[in-house]
Amino acid sequence: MTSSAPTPTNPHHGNTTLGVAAIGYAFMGKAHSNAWRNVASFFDVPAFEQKVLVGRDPEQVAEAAARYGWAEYATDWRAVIARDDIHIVDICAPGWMHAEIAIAALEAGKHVLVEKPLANTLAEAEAMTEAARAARARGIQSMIGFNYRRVPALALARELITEGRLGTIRHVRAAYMQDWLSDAETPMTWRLRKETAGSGALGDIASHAIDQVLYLLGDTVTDVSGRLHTFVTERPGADGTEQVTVDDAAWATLTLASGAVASVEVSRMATGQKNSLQLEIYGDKGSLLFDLENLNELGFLDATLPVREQGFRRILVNEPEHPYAGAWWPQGHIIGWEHTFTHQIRDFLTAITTGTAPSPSFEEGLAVQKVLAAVEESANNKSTLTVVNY
Ligand code: SOE
Repeated sequence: MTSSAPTPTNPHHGNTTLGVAAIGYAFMGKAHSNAWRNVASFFDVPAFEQKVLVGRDPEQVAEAAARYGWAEYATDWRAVIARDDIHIVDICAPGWMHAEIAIAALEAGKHVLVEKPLANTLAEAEAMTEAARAARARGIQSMIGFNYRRVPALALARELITEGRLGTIRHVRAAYMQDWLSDAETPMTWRLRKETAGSGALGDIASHAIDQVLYLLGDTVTDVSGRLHTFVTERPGADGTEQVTVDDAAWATLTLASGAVASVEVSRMATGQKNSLQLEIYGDKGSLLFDLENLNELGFLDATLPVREQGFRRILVNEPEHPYAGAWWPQGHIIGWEHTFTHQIRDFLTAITTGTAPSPSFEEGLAVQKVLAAVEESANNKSTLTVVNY
């Protein structure tokens, strides 16, 4: 597909149509492909082309490429990264592949978007951040895919907090609850092996919750107390019973530099909860409530009003003046989970065109990774506090 968007003035690429390669065609590859396919229909973005989709299985990647609008498919990511007609590499492969591909792509002069979490280990995340810094000095951009920053209601929450509408924030509750592992007979996947996933619910969904705490408050973490638990330690594998080597659920209390305290609780065994990222932010002038399962809504309590007029009110975050919303449908015609990926691609392309460093950067991904590592350290040592060294 070639987008019909206006030709960009691109400091790095002039009038070149940006060639895009995506690596991975499973769940995240599908979500990103959908965003690449739609973004130019709704937002003004530079001209780009969905050139090539990369995956390991030739038949499956060929089918996915045709279905998701990619001009070609390939099985060798190294050969794709070496191509002159590829300017952007979108990494949707599992975490254990992130560091090698991202560093190679950045060194080859490609702009890189990588799915969360940044990597499976702190050492890999640090190496990636170093490569991103060096590439940025050459005008090469990089971004991590914390897509929930692009939920209009959460972007609005950030605006309200930045404007001081909540006053001094005292505490935050962040919970991310899913139940796709509730059934003890659910078979093994790469997400349940430490060597491929790095961690369980911790890296997969606490990464989102922690990123939201840091993003919404514009804060940093100073210390962490954590706990991890695996409820089902063995599951059916292809060759018999296999050991689960990651956590099913994680808990953490974070102290923030501002003095605020955040509790983070995540589980993939919260029976009945499908994909519920819940955020509660309490300040001395107001409070906010959000649940991803109702992502077009933000609850806001303005504590500066007379007490008899207070109470949480529901803002339907779907007006043209709300972040991202004006590009979609007339007011009240709500959007969904997949739109957050479209917003992400739009922001990434805009950053490339304008030559501005996109956010969340690899540095921001590394900050989350440090907190994840501290939760793990605290849980393993059964220590009450692990200091995060920013
Ligand atoms: C699986 O738990 C998962 O798909 C995460 O990997 C995503 O990042 C999250 O958006 C939804 O849940």
